[in-house]
This record gives sequence, structure tokens and C-alpha cells, in this order.
Amino acid sequence: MQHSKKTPFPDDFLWGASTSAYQTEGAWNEDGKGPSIIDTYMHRAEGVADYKVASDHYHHYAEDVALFAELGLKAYRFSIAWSRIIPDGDGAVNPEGVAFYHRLIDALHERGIEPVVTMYHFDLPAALDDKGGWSDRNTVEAFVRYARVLFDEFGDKVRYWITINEQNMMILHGKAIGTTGRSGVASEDVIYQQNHNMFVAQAKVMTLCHDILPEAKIGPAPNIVSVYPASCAPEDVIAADDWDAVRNLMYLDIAVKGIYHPLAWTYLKEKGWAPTFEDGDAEALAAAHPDFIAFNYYSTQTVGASRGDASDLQHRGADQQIVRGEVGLYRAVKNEHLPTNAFGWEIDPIGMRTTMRRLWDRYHLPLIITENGLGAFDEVVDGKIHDDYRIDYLRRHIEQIQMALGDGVDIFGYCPWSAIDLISTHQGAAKRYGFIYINRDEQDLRDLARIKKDSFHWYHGVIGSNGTDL
Ligand code: BGP
Repeated sequence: MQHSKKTPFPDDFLWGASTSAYQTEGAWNEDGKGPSIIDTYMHRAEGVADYKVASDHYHHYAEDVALFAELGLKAYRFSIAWSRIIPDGDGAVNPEGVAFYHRLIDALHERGIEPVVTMYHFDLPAALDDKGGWSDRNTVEAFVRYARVLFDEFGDKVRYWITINEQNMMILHGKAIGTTGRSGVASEDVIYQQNHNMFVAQAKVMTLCHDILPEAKIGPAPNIVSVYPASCAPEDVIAADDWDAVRNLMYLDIAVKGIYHPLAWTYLKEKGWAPTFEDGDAEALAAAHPDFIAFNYYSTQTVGASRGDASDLQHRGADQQIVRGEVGLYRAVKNEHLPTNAFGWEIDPIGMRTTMRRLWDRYHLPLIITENGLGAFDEVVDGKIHDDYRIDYLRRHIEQIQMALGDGVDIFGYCPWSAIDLISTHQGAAKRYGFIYINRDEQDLRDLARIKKDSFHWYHGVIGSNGTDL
């Protein structure tokens, strides 16, 4: 098992790449688009060239899709900006916003690229945030209405739908990502009520999708890390299970089984953060069933038993991937077996196999990896970008997909982050992930030219050989 042979990829494996709307599109206030909470957050970022231009994909989409075709992508996972479709979140539909995504999706189909559409990737319309955001139950109905617009408009062109990107990271790391909105960080009881409201919204949207688009497939996309106990001490194993429940499994159990994970629910109750269910919530959660699990994978996390004081906490970073620690729940531990990237994220390809095995074992739903990649400070040398470190990272992760296929896991796609360079959630334009370099930096928008990196040529070969030529 441990050394099992790599299994060939299925012929219809979705070799893809990912982006999100606000991190690539720019045109944040053009053609009728309303502001999102990310736009208001980025307003506060001073001393950098305009983040809201991002990679200017809105104006370069045709060129970008042509490059995706040259790369050989079978799938492109992107998000639709809710406030481009419905500028104030729950009012009139903006025809120019709708038209943009028709153009993009049509361009993908013309090139034989399968669109994989995320409905909501961090960018809640600011107007909804002004009315209370996810604390306000109106936002649940607004999301369902927005989903109906998307299904009606694009349902005959899109087979794969993803509801919410990384709800767990919005809840646990909203401050770092910039999703807390104008009011800033709320208290935990409020945050977990927002979490619950999002769960209900997601459930209703999955059911709606199946009602009106019987051929479509829909699923959630949390950020999942396998959690390792720091040692074989039983106390460490308990801590790892607890953190796994709170960070990962709560989000998938509710989506797949329609119930809160028992350990997560106990945690919420003990803390006094258990959300209130409104009439019909339990039924809406129970009625919804995803067709697949999409997940974003960058790292694993290692934890020990809590010591009950601040020594549980790790202060070297507080973002999506760096294990933080929580007094009374678990202690953050650095995994000495793993290297880190330039931003302190531990790199663990085998952990991705572990994660695939665990998810398949627990849920028995087909899996697609919707993010995985290496953020790095790429340099242009004589017009080229020699990102062999990214090739190495991706190669070692793809090998683990082959191993997982051999383990019997049903995995049908891999969409690394990211198709093109884009703006990081909180670490600027210089933290790059793309196969395609965008000629801009923090201070200077330059000409936004697209340059193929070495990883572009390498991934082209991987896709062309269906994963044989790594
Ligand atoms: C995920 C987000 C993405 C993306 C990625 C890399 O959490 O879904 O939007 O940004 O992480 O993270 P970062 O931008 O912080 O480097």
C-alpha cells in the first residue's frame, strides 16, 4: 500500500487550473458591477498599486482563454462575482455582468474547456454586508435568488457548480483574507451563526440546482488539511481529532450528511457559540446532497494536546495554512519533517494522498482538487520565468493523486492554483502562483503582459500525456 504503484489517470480526468473573480478580473466598478466587501477591504490597502485592477482578466479574458487552450486545459475553475450579476446583492440583475460571463463561458466551450464555476469566492456584495451580511437571514434568500439567476442564465452551459469557496477559512481566518466586512471581526457566537446561515444557504442552493438542472453536478469547496497528532501520545491524538472536526469535518458533514459533526457541535455548545436553528433549517440541511466534494489543499497541520495557556499558540503567522493553536483545544506544533515555502506554509505532497484517502473513506463521493499550488516570488530573467520549484511542487503532488487512484479513491480532476498570476488574499501581487506570469508588481501596473512560465510548458506536457510525462 505505502509503496503501491502509480495508477494511470482516467481518460476523462479533468486537468485544470483555478482562479477567482476578484483576484483576477479587475474592472471592479465597470459595466454596472457593485462593490464587494473585498473591494472595500482593498480600499484600505495603502502603498500598493491598485489591487482592484488585479490581472485585468476582465479585459484580457479572450487572450487568457486562448492561452489556457494552448496550455491544454481540459477544465477551468473560476468564480462569478455575485455583485457583477446583482450589484446590490438582492436587487436588479445587471445585464452587462451576465453578458461578460456568457462571453467567458462561450470562449471556454469554443476551445473545448469545461467551465467549473464557483458561485461565491469571498466577495460578498458590500450592500448585503451593510445590511448585516451573513448575520442577516435575508442574505440566505439573496444567495438562493442569485443562484437561481446563475442556473437560469448558465445552466445549459455549465455542468460543474461549486457553491461556496472555503467557508471554513472565512470563518476561521476572515481577518487575514479580508472577508469580515466593514464591521470587522465579530464575536465567535456571531461568526458561528453566520456560519450556520451559510450552511443553510448552501443546502438550499444544492437542492435548487438538482430541482432545475437535473444533469448538473454541484458541491462545496472547503479548504481541507489532514491533521496529524504531534506524537502517538493519546492526548495528542484526541487533540488532532478535535481540531479536525472543528476545522475540516464540520463543513463537510453538514454538506454531505446534513448534520453537525458531533465533536464540532459539542465544541460550539461548550463555548456558548452553538447557532440558533430557524424553523425549516434542519429539514433544508437534511434534504441537500452534493454530487462531489471539491477541496483546496496546500498543507497539513500538526497539533498536540493543549497545555491550557498561551504556549499553545504559534505566532509566526495567522492565515489559512499556518497552524495557529487554540487554548483548551489544541497546541500548534511545527512539523519537523516538512519544508516550508517562502511564506511559512508547510509543504506535504503525501499529506494530499492522506487527505484524499480520508475524504473518500468518510464520504464516498467523487473528489476534485480545486486548489493546490506554490506561492513564490518569481523573477523574470531575459523574458523567461524559470519556476522549477513550482514544477517540483506540482509534480510531487500529482504523483500522490496517482497513488490515491491506486488506493481506490475516486478523484476526477485537479485544478491547481492558479491559471494566471493573481492577487493573493493578503500577501500582494508579488506572491505568484500562475502558469502564466502577469507583468505587474505591487507598485507598478506596467503593461500587464502575459508571459508563459517554464511551468506552463511542463504542465502542457503533463496534460498532453494524461499524466504519464511528469
Ligand atoms: C485559498 C483561497 C484562494 C487563494 C489561495 C492562496 O485560501 O481560496 O483565493 O488565494 O488560498 O492563498 P493566498 O492568496 O493567501 O496565498
